[in-house]
Amino acid sequence: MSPILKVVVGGSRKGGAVKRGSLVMVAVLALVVGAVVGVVGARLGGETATGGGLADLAEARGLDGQQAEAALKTFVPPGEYDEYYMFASGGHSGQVLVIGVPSMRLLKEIPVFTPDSWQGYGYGTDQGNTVLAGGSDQDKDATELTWGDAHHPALSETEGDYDGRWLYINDRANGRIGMVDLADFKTKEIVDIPNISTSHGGVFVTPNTEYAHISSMTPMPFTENGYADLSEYNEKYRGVSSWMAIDQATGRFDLENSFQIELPPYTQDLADAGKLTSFGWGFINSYNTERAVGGDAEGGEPIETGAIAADYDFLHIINWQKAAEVVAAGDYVERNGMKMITLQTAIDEGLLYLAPEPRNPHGVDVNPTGDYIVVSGKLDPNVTVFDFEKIQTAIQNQDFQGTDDYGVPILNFDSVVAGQVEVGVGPLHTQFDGDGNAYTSMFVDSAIAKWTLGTKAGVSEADAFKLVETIPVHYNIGHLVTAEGDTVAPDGKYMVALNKWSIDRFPSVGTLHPQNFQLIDLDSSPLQILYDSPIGVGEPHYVQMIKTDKLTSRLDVYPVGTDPATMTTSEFATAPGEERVERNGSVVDVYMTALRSHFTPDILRVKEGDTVNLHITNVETAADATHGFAVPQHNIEASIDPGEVVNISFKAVKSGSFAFYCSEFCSALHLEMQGWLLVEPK
Ligand code: K7E
Ligand code: CUA
Repeated sequence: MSPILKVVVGGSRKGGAVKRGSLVMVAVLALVVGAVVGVVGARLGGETATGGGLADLAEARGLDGQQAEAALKTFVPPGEYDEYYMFASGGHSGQVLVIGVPSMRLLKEIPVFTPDSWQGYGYGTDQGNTVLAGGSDQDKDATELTWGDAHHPALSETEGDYDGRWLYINDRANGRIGMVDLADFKTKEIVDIPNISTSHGGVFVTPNTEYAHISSMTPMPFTENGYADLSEYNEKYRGVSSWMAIDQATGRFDLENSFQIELPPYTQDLADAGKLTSFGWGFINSYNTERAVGGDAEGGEPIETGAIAADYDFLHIINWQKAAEVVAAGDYVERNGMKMITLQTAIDEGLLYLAPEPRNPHGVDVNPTGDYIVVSGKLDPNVTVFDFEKIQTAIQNQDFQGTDDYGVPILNFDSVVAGQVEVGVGPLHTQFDGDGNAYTSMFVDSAIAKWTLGTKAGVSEADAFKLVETIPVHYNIGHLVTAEGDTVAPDGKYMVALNKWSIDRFPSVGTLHPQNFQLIDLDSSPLQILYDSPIGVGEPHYVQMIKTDKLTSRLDVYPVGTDPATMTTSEFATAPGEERVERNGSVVDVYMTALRSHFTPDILRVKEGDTVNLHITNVETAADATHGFAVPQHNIEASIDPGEVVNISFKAVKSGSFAFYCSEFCSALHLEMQGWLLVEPK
């Protein structure tokens, strides 16, 4: 049997490929069955388009059996869809990347924290400008922020399962959170979280998207003017856990019902929501509980030295359901417009506990049943698994080893740990399948460890907490994701390794290398890498993977006249025949339509110094019939999707004749879709 035949025979047991239902696979499998019953030497797949069989083709391309198998497992035929969407943070790009799995094709970049000209986000339109401006401090002296370091996306959930409604993502650099509506894949809101300067991985939604959580990373001074010398770090600096209430109709942040909990000045890092068994609780990692502040040029040591002195840091265990009750009872202070539970109240009310966790942890991940909380100490070769039930018992029995310097009770490590598994060097993040397995990324080892959870995850006593296998990845993996891996019911099936380095994996594109997303087949044993996908946009951190058919609210076109900011009919919607120009003193309002292949009106006559308000309705009802609107020398560029209304306001400060045009290739006469902005000199 040729190598490819062997592989496909093996692969045919695994169902997943068959379910994809591609004709190629069916044809291949039919032939394989033929081969198995003794048609030895049959040409796999019969004739290919270029003549010969698949085995010949694989041989001609120099593919071994496993590589040919990987090609068959990842290929999505032209016109067919991927099974999953992967929503990836875009890192420094400030955006979210939408990637299809298993093809790994980039489907879209959703602009969140950074302007995007294709989508007219931040180039003169009301919608984008308002969203972006909402994320900057409104103080007139404040710097306007035009980038973000997008890190951790969180898909909305219902009963612990992705529901395909909304996506939240934080800005590591500026302590902000954005909300994307998955109806139209557009950012609707950015909130600059009060009392937080930076935020890293403390982002998750609670199981019914009651809250989107975001915590601080580096503590900040809780002082009037926001300043305190580092010599007062222990006394004046504080961390914050924020519970941003979500409006269930719109997915937007409801500040009135949101609250924060003051935390000790540790560096709060990754976080995750409890689910099922642990519903109502949240978990936040921390490092630098040593509270090193640096000073290596002032006779001190660098933060990296001071921050690794202790063997343990603290897992923060937070009862958010009870915290919400405490806020409802009025037991909070107001800080910069946010309701905040003080650290003392959190201690007194039993809202916050600590558990020692080995050393400089990075990821904390709650398993699908909610029973186990997995932490990885970057400087510890073990993953440590906490047992929620044991945590509860320890809290009830006041089984504390003492308190920290701020009076927060510290649970006894041995009382709350279910098990530890030695996985390798530099463990970071953990994901899950539905079969009681966990997968932990190891940055230093450039590998993923597959290991088993305990009996509460359905694993037998004998098999619990054991290393199963390790698969090398290329190179320096950060996060990883499994299909629907953060839900109560992960699909398994696919895993993606988000590798920070790609060194020699792709043709050189200069000194700054792309990252490498590696697709791994979770149904193969041993685990098999299927595909390398270069990511040349920012540095993605976390991703989540959702079944494409879960995005049921997705729109292909807007009902004509829709304002995407409100998702309702715009007061400026203009029907064909109702186009007009209204002048009020020096303010000119233009009610315009766009339809293949003209704008109406197509000549705009204004005077130097006028304020011009354009209201453009794309009256198209066909999917993909998007028009653009670009004005030379004005930094104006809009994307007007079918049915959408955009508003563009500008001051005509410069006299001249400006030929505006449709910037989206919409039709055969797209180039003719242009007009004039005539600004008559004073
Ligand atoms: Cu890169 Cu979650 Cu920001 Cu780990 S984080 S790698
Ligand atoms: Cu409309 Cu091009």
